[in-house]
Amino acid sequence: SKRKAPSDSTNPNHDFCEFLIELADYEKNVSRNIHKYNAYRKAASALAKYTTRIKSGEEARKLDGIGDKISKKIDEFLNTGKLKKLDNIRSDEGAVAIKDLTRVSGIGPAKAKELYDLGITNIDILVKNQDKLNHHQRLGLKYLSDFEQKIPRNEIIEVEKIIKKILSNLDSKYKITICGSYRRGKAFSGDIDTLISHPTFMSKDLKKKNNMLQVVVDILKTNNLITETMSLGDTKFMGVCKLNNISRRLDIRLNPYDQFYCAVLYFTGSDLFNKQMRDHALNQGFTLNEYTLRPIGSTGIPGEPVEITSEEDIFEYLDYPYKKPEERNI
Ligand code: DCP
Ligand code: MG
Ligand code: MN
Repeated sequence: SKRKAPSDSTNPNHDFCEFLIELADYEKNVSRNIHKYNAYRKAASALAKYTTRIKSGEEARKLDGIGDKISKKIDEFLNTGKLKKLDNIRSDEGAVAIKDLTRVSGIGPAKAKELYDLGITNIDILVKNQDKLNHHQRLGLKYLSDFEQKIPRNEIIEVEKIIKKILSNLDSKYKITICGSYRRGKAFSGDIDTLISHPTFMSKDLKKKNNMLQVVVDILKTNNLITETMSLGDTKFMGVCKLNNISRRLDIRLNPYDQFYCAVLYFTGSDLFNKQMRDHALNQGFTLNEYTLRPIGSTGIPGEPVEITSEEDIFEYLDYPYKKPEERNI
């Protein structure tokens, strides 16, 4: 989901983290500069880990991920209590509109800009112009207020039990793992990320058409857990489920049984953790994705996937100290 809780207020540098995350969101949604987005997120993550109050930009610059520009912003914030750049962003009509429109699931930065250029500057105007939206985006708008409410851990535990019960009745060999922020131990999540695999669905089957996910979605609908489909492919479902009275975003991925550990690592995240781990893999001469870990030969072409039998294996191959899911919240 889009809304990231600002850093914990018990973190002595949370105010710096908050302005860095606001700048990061601006770069992602308005400027569409993913490199600057990553740089701000990395800086916020470095400051969130730091256990004492930063007293100067110079002190901050010693941290990995904080360079000249961000250390100057920290000085400006310490000296004036604000940032000129943020004041400008907050009073820029286009930036404000795009920030509002990207609250809707399915509306990304490019779509938001397109809508803004049509004169659609906020959610209220968007409600009257739904002909400009696709199916996913209309559902995102319909359930906007529900989707902006975080999902308590207990509710995800209930949904997990229900999915496991329904699918084990269908076939005892389904393997179901709730990933995302839930697996990282968060008390609240933006959505429910469900990884499904089954021993008859292997990597060699990825090329062929299959209806396993369709069957899973149908039965979860029949049992009144899934209420809406936003999109459904052979391996990826995006939709809505409802347990009590609030509709929740549900993502399901069907990944090959023989590639379970790369899938679980990827789908557990965080996105920034994945990025750092993939960068580290490249430095070690490997390419890592949600399916495989492959060595990159002298030709630059990835070789055959290495054999992996646990998440720990992946870290070991990369000579990266193992991080439990709860330690991947960066
Ligand atoms: N993911 C990724 N890169 C992305 C999007 C997702 O690597 N651009 C991976 C890591 C995420 C996981 O997929 O942790 C699930 O994506 P979510 O968007 O559901 O993110 P989270 O579950 O981490 O957070 P939230 O509580 O907001 O859903
Ligand atoms: Mg999630
Ligand atoms: Mn998700």
